[in-house]
Amino acid sequence: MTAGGAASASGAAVVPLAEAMIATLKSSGVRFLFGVPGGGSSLDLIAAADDAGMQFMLCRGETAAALAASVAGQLGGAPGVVLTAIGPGAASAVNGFAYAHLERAALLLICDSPEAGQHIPPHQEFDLQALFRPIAKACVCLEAESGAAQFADLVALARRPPEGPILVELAAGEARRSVAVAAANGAAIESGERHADASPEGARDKAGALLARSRRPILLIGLQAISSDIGAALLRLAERLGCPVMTSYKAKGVVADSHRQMLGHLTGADGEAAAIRRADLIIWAGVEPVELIAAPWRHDAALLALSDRAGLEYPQAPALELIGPLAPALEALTASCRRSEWQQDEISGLRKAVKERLRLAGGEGHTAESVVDAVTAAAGDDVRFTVDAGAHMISIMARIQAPQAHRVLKSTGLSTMGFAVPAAIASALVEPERRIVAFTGDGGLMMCLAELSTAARLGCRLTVIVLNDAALSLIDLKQQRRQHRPVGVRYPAVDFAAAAAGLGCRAWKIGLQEPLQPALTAALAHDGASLIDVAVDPSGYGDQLAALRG
Ligand SMILES: Cc1ncc(C[n+]2csc(CCOP(=O)(O)OP(=O)(O)O)c2C)c(N)n1
Ligand SMILES: [Mg+2]
Repeated sequence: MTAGGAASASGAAVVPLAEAMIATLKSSGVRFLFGVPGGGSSLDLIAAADDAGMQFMLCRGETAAALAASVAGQLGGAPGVVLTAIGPGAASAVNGFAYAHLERAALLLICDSPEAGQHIPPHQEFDLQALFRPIAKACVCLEAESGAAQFADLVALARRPPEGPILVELAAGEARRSVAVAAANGAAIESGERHADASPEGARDKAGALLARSRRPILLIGLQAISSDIGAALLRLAERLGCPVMTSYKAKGVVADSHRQMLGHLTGADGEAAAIRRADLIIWAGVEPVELIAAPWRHDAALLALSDRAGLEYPQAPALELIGPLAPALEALTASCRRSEWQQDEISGLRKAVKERLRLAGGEGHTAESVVDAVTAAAGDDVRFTVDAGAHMISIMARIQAPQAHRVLKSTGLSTMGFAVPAAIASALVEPERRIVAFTGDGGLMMCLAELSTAARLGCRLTVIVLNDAALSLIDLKQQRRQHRPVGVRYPAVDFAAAAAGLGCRAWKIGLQEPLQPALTAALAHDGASLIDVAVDPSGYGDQLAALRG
């Protein structure tokens, strides 16, 4: 609580609700608020945050603000917070809110709300809760009387697994009303509260027995592994079994990509199916089904599922499900298991085959593959990458070698375009010393172009690499496959370097056959926001996509 708060008769501090809410956020570890303010309670919250030494990061659009807030929360271990105006401001944040819903980010969207009794005329008003409810953990209109305690509960709710987004409507009049607050009640999650062990008695023994009967298990790792921080436990199990390992895109790096047992990424597509088909048991370690593309599950091997939450819609009924904390379940399996019958030669062969299948045939000049190889060679070991959605993504995810979780950030459950730049901004704020490279297609960048000015204004040390093929190539390919005419997927190339320069970034435009290296060297040395617009040849995408997805 701030020093300025008066005291009530009971000795509790008396402060405006906005101040109490900011105190709760601060004690929960929140450092930044993102958003586009409206003229109501968001102004009170921004003022209270400023007084409390927390920074409000103005973004140019609410979708990007909600994405940035979600990612800042995921990286910083605290909830993300986004402030918006009434009606159109909140509605404009829906896609970022959906990211938090599908990709397990604790997020609080606090939007302005009309004052009680002032609904006529209903200018800019509609039922926001009805809009958000299907993808929200809760939708609440805060009132001063109960607001401080209720808000602390909401912060805790957002963080409780499965982490997710909450809509908080707040009128300026309520935000300014004084409330008595007992103590700065940081909405910390008790360790026992995070995951309760809900497996039936003896389930771990049964899991051990299932694993003991398997001669060729495979370990599939998903996004739950990141919040549970169980990379080391997974590695112990994998090495004890000597079995192949795959991570989802979201869990990339949880076991290092360079590890000799790593086969590549689990996406649900054809590319990896041959390898999984050789297994007689699938150990499903914290994969959220939403991480897989919508394709038929092609495997018959029994599924031993480990999940930190109940209610997952698995692609195949598990032979056994262990629900609860992942770490002790993994330790128990590791203690009781023995080496599998997999031979390293076979695993190495599968790894090579998966990699070869994802190669992008070169056309004339730059391709997504040649660009990502050049960038990773030039970038230091510590650089973090963010990746957008589109055809370019396949090569980029396949070629970057992540040694740790969170080295590469990508939207997977939602797979939204317009993610890479806001995520890079969030990373640059949370870890300013770490340089960021954001890979995006031209279509994805168009959806968040204005945020280049946010990056420039905030001095983010990030470099945006636009793989410019003047097309929505992924959709172009799908259109071609369905033998439709090319309508609505191609357009004249945009000069992103000129646009970025106008928005305050250092920028370079590289033609299809022009050298990339000098611009890359200069951009990676620049102490601020930069962009390289590189023309790429998309002609290899069709075969690559066919090899990956059938
Ligand atoms: C917000 C959003 N809108 C639409 C889509 C569907 N979609 C997926 S990839 C894609 C095209 C991406 O184009 P671009 O960014 O240029 O990348 P490219 O495929 O050309 O490499 C579209 C429209 C999406 N995933 N997210
Ligand atoms: Mg494109």
